[in-house]
Amino acid sequence: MKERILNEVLKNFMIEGALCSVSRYGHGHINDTFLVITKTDDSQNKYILQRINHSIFKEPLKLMRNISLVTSFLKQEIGKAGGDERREVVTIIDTMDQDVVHRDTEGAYWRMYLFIDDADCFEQVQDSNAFYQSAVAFGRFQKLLQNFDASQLYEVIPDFHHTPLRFERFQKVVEENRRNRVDLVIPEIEFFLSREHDMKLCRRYLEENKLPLRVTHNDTKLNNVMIDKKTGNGLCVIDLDTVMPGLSIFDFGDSIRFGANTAVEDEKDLSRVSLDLNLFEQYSKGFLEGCDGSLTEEEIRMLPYGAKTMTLECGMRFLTDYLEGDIYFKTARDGHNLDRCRTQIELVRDMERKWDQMEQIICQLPGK
Ligand code: ADP
Ligand code: GN1
Ligand code: MG
Repeated sequence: MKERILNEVLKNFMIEGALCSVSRYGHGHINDTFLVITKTDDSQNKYILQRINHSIFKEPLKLMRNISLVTSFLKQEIGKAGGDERREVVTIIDTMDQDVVHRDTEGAYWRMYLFIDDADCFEQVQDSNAFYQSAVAFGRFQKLLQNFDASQLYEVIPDFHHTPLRFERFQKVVEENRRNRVDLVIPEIEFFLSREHDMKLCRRYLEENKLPLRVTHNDTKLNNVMIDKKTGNGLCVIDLDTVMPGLSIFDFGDSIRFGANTAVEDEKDLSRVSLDLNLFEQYSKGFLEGCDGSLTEEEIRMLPYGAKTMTLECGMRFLTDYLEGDIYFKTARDGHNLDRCRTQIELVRDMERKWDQMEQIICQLPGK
């Protein structure tokens, strides 16, 4: 990133104090994220500055309108419950023109948030309690948005978790084989093609009204929630780009996919990949606690399907991106998306082996 651009961008946000440093931050796969530190006479201030990924988010202004609406609503709800609005919800920092997004001289869109301090954001589960706490936070997030008017939201990425449509696109990309990579991944392609039925199930349930459409987060990775360092509690759900109508079981499932895996998402040694049933149980307990009675019986019963579908979908998305030449997810090495795809395949295989136990854990949850 050019220093000139960063300096120009920073001048356009209402930050307090003199600039001390700007550095790349975090491990998100989508936006360019920076930690900005400033100093006043008696304090240090931290902010998160992000260049919005414009090729993925086609309408940054509408995206930021969604985030403004959602964060304002959450601040009100948290205020009513006596919570801390500056730490439990993301706070947008306005631009000098009192807008929520700045467009730089090269046409890129930028936004800024208050940095949530004294909180951890994990790339992998360190202890099962932190995972349980992340589940409470994601469940609570969904519950807090229960009365939010979804018709106000612009659909940021249409059909984001429409797994059957993603399956169709995957088949098309395989057929086109534009980068000549198909021959390198025949077993992986076969794996997804043979699970077409699984990938269609949850969507069918939604269409048959067996599962309700809610306002969901849609990207519930462990590194999209902050855990309070002092209390160890789930503090704040971040990365609100994909808040849209969706399925509760997919929010549950995406967290399992990322956090209950005994290996990291891009692990090369596949023998390390498995579903940790204890973590699955902890997350399930926390999620139900956070949702606080708002899930239907059918949603609860379908939770394992949410986990399997999200893992299949994400693995298929990584493979699609590999076949298209790595144009969507940020990659740090050759074959990065393929490594990610293979961990997801291995995780699905382990879920299939442990399916009965997963269902039994859900059946025996307290407070169902
Ligand atoms: P991406 O869409 O690329 O995943 P995120 O919004 O998740 O971008 O931000 C990337 C990382 O930056 C997060 O995983 C987290 O570590 C950090 N981060 C983002 N927003 C904040 C915030 N308000 N306070 C503290 N850390 C943050
Ligand atoms: C992306 O933005 P990030 O890194 O939290 C992606 C998710 C994927 C995830 C896989 C907008 O999430 O859908 O599940 O990578 N976000 C978007 O790690 O596509
Ligand atoms: Mg993120």
